[in-house]
Amino acid sequence: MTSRFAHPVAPRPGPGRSPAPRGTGPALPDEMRAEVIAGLKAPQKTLPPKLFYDERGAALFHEITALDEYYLTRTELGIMRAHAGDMADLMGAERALVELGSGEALKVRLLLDRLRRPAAYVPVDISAEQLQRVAADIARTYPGLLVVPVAADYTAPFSLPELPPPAREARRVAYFPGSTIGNFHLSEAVAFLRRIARLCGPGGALLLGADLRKDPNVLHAAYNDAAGVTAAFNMNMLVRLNRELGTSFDPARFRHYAYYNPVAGRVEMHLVSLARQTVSVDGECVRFERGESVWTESSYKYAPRQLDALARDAGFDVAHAWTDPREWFCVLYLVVRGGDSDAQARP
Ligand code: AVI
Repeated sequence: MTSRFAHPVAPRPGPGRSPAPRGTGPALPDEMRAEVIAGLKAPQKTLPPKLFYDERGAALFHEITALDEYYLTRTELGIMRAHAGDMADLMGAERALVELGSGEALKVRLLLDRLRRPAAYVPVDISAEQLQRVAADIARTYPGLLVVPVAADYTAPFSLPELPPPAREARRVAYFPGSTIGNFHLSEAVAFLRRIARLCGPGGALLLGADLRKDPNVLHAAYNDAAGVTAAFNMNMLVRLNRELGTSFDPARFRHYAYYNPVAGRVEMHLVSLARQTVSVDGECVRFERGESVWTESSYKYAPRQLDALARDAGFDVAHAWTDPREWFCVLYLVVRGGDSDAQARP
């Protein structure tokens, strides 16, 4: 995802400046490199959250999902277990199910178990290795199901490969769980959902998981767990940049800081400098004042009517919404407006 606060520039050594030293590991992909450098030079320093997910970051995120304080994953799973049958009924028979950011593809199995004669399962993920492994496993578990993995960054425009008939004619239903929509700023979220509406096309739909607004203390705990896993996940960005971009961050001189901003309705994660210091980035010195932060992630929490408005702005109608008994999390079934969908839109 691109950050609203980062202004991508083509990185090039300035006059009299030697090329940036690279780190010891594989180099950061070029598009990310430009975004990172621009973000660190901006007045409010930022780093894009997609930088979290190197191998170590993905493992730490997996640990986060099992933490007592991190209610999101288990609450969404509870909703899926309780209502996957109703969701599959609304979707209808012979659909091509396109999962955005499929990861380990755990929740989608609850849908695949109940979908009537699914035409295809199309997992989309940036991590090609994991994608192949997970796609092979799904194909083994659901014999006869057409599984077409697509290695792509779904946050950037991408197209789906043409499926063989009869899947080619099947209506498309996208699945975007996990409240990852909350990691987009609001204007980015609308633009992203518009692209998904276009991708699904007339008669298409989207099943979307989103975290809801709640007691700020619950939110605070979820992003400040006692075991420090979220802090390690946040700090891992600096370790990755040292390795893949050759920066000189000293993680001991930064601290994880996460808080809920009730005005903006989002949890903000930052890395705060504990001292006045300079860090070498792309052959230049980036200065940090003591207490200055790098903003690494926003995690928006929605009120139900904000989700309705977001869906409508993006060209969807809300056909149904399911929540848990505490109303902490929500799964919405959105149908592409104007398409002749079988599902009735909620008045
Ligand atoms: C992936 N995403 C929905 C997580 C979230 O809650 O915003 C990422 C995360 N950041 C800190 N903990 C988990």
